[in-house]
Amino acid sequence: MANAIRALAMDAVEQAKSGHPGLPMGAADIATVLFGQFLRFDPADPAWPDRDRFVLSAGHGSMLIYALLHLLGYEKMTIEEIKRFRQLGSLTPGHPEYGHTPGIETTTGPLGQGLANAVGMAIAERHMAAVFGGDLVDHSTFVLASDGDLMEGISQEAIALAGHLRLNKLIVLFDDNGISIDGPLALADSVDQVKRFEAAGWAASRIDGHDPDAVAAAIEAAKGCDRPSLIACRTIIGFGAPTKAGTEKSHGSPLGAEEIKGARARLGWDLPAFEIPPDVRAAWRRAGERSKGTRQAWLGRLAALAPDQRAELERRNRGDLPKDRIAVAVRAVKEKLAAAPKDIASRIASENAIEALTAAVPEMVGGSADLTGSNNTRPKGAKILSAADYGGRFIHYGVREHGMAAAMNGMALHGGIIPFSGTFLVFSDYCRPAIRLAALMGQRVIHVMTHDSIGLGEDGPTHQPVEHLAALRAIPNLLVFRPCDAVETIECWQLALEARGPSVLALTRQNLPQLRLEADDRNRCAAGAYEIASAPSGAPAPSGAPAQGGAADVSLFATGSEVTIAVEAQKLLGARGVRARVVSVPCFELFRARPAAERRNVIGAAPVRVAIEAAIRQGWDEIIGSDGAFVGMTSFGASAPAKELYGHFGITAEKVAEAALSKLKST
Ligand SMILES: Cc1ncc(C[n+]2csc(CCOP(=O)(O)OP(=O)(O)O)c2C)c(N)n1
Repeated sequence: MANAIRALAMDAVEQAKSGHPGLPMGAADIATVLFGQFLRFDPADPAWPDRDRFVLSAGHGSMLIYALLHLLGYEKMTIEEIKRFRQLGSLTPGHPEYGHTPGIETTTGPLGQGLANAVGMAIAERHMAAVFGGDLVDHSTFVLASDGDLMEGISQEAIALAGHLRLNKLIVLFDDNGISIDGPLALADSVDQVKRFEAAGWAASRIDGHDPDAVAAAIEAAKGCDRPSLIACRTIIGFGAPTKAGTEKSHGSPLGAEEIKGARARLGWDLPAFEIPPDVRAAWRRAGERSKGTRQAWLGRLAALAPDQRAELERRNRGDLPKDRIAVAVRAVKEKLAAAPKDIASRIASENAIEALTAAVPEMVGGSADLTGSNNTRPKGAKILSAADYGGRFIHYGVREHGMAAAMNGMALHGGIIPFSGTFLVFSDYCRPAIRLAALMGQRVIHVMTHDSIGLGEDGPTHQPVEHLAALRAIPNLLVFRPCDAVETIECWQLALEARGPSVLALTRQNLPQLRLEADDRNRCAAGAYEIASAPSGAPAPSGAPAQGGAADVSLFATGSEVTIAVEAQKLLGARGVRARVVSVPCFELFRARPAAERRNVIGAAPVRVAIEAAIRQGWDEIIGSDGAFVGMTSFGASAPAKELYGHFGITAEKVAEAALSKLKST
């Protein structure tokens, strides 16, 4: 059975003229034991919620999972798909892609991410079991990780968190082959992984990964353990290849016809390419059917649930929101703000939003990377999710932004949970690889990122984001919100919950006046940009601008804390007889998605456009044009009180008015 994996991997890589045969050939024995004897899954329903999860963290070995899916009887993974490995539109892309190929639990390839996703999946499993009971939620998370996965820094964050939370249903099979791309691992690494995992609170053992009995015994022991388990499986990369096995030459390129011939002889596999003997195929099919009864029994238990409990579990697993409850919560927050406007920091407004929303949306599970009091992401009274109580809804992730972001992806992928969490916006760089994958996979994770500009003040330039908004806006399929006041903050939160992909909420440390005073059900931020203050009527327009977006001479565009500055500048310009309007732009991506005519209308026809954002200009030209004026940052910030910094860097209403007037003169 293991040789069937090896043969398919060799043949597919050879046909594609690219790919990685070494890992699937080396790890085939481990995978055969895991999928043949332990993993609970049903190819008839790849999304069965109580299936065991398997994460191929070393995504370059993708032919391992594709061969398994094919052999186990996943309907869509035909031999034709295997033959089309790495070709456009096939189900067998270079690295496994979530949502593209049924049976793939997460997109892997950037080493370390899969392992950290698996930690999130294991957290989600424990949490859902605490909420819905072990009868309905009781599965394990298995990972196949390589040397590369374990060398990446993110792996340390992931294993430390897993050990701390005592995620005993997380089992990592380490493909301990001692080879990476450059050659023997000894060139770059001398860590004792068993000791390292033990130090993080794991059970860890070392076995021969080509001995099926040893693999089975180790998995059996891990399943009974009270801690997460590492099984370091000593393997030979490219097992079976006559001259390339055990060397980096089998890692990432086709073996070549001669070598494949030799491997076939060694493995006793004398069939043509892509052919599987009927008895081996039958044995794999039987393995694929092992858990059918288990799934049926689970369906029976689900059917026996009280209707409301069943509906709730199914709703959460589908990822459907309790929209009515959210609408009521949002309306209540807005009504309160309209009745008693609040000049508060948007991080505080976010805390208020979280209080209201988490009460309405039980699947929201919050957290922070050791900045709970600064990010304001812990709702009052929220219990901590810990090894002693997995039912808690707030996670102290520790100072582990990267591991946190990747674990959040795993929680979202697992289903039943909407993870949200916090750190400073400047540390979005520490989360970026995981945020990018959330965007690629379309996973609903919500990153609350506070201290969003020089407005954080005295902590200085190390902590003041300057290029981060632009860098985040550059990620496709990510919504970057920067609300200007408490009302926009609850609206952006609602939009982030409704999104099917990830969101970042960039929020201030400093107080902001409440600019939006109305209370209605309209979510104005949904447009991405909208006129928050129209041009004053009455005064004649000196430039005679047409009456679009209000007869204005100047359109001022801003986000977050700078919308207030734009509104002040509007007044200064008004005093000079210049009619300015202010457009708040809480979300570039949503604005870009609006019809062209609507966008034109919001951008307006005023001859002068000025954008204000305490960040770099990059990205703004799509709104203000290359001839628009920009008031923002062109350098790193500095350490001083916030007010002084705004003056020092020239991000003030006066400077905005000056920029507008000078542009008006030159038009
Ligand atoms: C974050 C990241 N850096 C670099 C790579 C490129 N890369 C792919 S596999 C690999 C290392 C291969 O060694 P190992 O993980 O031991 O896999 P094996 O050789 O056993 O297949 C590298 C550096 C990557 N995929 N992800």
